[in-house]
Amino acid sequence: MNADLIVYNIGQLVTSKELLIPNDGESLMENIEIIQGGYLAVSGGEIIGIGKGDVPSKFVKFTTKLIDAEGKVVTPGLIDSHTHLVHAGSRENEFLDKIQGVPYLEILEKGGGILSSVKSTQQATEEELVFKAKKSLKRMLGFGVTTIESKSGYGLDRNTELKQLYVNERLNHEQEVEIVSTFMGAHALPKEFKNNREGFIESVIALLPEIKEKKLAEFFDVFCEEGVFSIEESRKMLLEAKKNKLKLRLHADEIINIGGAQLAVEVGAYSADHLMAISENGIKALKNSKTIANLLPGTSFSLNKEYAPARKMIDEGVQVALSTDYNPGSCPTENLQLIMQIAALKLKMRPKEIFKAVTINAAKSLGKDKKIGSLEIGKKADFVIFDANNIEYILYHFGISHTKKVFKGGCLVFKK
Ligand code: IZC
Ligand code: ZN
Repeated sequence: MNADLIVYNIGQLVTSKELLIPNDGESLMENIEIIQGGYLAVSGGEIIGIGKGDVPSKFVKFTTKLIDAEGKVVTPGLIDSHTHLVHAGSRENEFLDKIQGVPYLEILEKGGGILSSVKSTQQATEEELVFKAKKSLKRMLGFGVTTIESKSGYGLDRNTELKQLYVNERLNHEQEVEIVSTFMGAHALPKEFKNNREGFIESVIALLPEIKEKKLAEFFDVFCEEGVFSIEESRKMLLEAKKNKLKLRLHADEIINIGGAQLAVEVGAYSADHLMAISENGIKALKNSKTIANLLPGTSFSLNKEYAPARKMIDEGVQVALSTDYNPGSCPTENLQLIMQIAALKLKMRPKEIFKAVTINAAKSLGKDKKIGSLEIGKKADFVIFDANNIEYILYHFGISHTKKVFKGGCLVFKK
């Protein structure tokens, strides 16, 4: 079959295809294929050929576009599987308090934090939200990110939650980064409901059928945390969301351990996110499940808190993804490459583990691994050419973007 596009002279081709068993001495999370010296052939936006050595002549026709990778690294398009992309305003007014050690939940209790972003988002027009989100998406694309998850949760009322989800829908049509939409109506308890928690929870549940029917979200998420939503409250909402055929993910054990990881496994969530305070039992539960541990070390870095025990989790057999948690409070950055670099330096994750975490495992956490997350025949031609000779270099030289070119569905969408 002829190709529309061929990338040749690839130095390191990280396919992220999972090997049945890892190489000797490597962890279960290092079981991804890396081809030294290879090519990639694309037709109609899909991968039709991939392999080692020179390009087989059967792929080449007159009109095939040829791209010389100049011996550099090529990987699947990176996937950021946890963001709070759509919001208005910013929270630099809390920044000094934050760096002086005022706890995140204390700022929230005083009506700041999430509730301050809620206020700005309620007041913003759909147009304003789209404009701001597009600016961030452009940055993300520049870091090699071709798919993200994007949560609502800065509305906490029907109209604003729906407005955020409509923005997700519009963004999917109006720019290149693919958006997976999550309804997170239970992100915080609005002040008006201080004495009526049950009433608020019922209002979140009441929105589920409409969101499903209008196809505004694929996932449902809750901020399950001491002082926010308890295990029982979270379970109730998650099970209702499941009844409404939404897939689940969960903010779990971010600040205090209350058994969030176990709850995520119990309800069959695709991911349990954060896990800085995960317990031994939480690790055990994840290990024996399909739930991906979605780690967000940029948040630990930004809040100056401890990091999730990634090394222990991986060594015990837990499958990990890495994401930015991009949001205006606890992690205001769109830079997934920086998160990968922090994962190397602070989580002691190894290069192959990190690339697995932001490709095929991130795709699994979004239920999209049949289409994206690895470079295999039949999958979507989302890939990145890095200005680096090997994956170690991308992690070692930190704080910058190594992206050279980004392709989405076989089309060039970013070029340095
Ligand atoms: O706006 O602070 N953790 N939700 C739960 C967040 C962080 C986002 C925020
Ligand atoms: Zn979050």
